[in-house]
Amino acid sequence: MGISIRGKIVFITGASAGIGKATAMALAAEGAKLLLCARSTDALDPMRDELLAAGAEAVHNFALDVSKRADVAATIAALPAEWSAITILVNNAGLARGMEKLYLDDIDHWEEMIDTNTKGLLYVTRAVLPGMVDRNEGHVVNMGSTAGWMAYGGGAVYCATKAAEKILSEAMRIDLMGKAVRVTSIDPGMVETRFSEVRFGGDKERAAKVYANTTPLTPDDVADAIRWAVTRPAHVNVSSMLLTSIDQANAVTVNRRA
Ligand code: 8X3
Repeated sequence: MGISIRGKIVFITGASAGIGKATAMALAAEGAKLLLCARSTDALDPMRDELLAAGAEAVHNFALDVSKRADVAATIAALPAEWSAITILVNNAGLARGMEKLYLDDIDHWEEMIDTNTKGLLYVTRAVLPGMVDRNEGHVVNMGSTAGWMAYGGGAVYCATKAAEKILSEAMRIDLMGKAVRVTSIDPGMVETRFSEVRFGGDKERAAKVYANTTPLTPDDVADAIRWAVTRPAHVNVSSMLLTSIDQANAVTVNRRA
């Protein structure tokens, strides 16, 4: 029998689209209280009614760029008292920029990926985890990737941020020994979201080619894995879930129909 997360506060970063949004919907159906952030609340606010209709006990949206260290600390410290006891943190905010060889790559792309995927995850975790430890109850779900298990050409820094996420998840589990706080890394392969469009600077045609003639995962598939991980019995820690569609064997091996 799994545990109930009804009425528990679930904080999802990057919740306005893709996997973050699908996770909000999936955990709404479990009756969670959803604390959602994205760089802007423009896309979050219209989700509120749908989330409440899906079963969320309450929804609180706020704007936060997880890569801004001072903003992360101040904004999370200033959450309304009724939203401060976060039980589940889904460190979902992340992105890829470009697909260039390392020796030619745009350093600004590196900064953005490292600042968001690695430092952003750390800043948010540092702000939220002490409360979980004090209450001796919590679960951190970090968004990893097949890219953290295997490098691919043109993905050096993106893959490195996801490899960092994998090691950080492992290290968190070690540092949390003796506490009732779980840490899970969810590691999907190709998921059809705006990920590739963002990666290629809005080039929809190039982004479509990433998923062409293959069946990628959907955001709902990944949200389903997260929902499963966070509702396991309290003594069970799902350390990682490597998740691909049937058309993908690893970060680089993809079945494309002719
Ligand atoms: C996203 C999957 O294949 O673009 O993490 O690296 S991939």
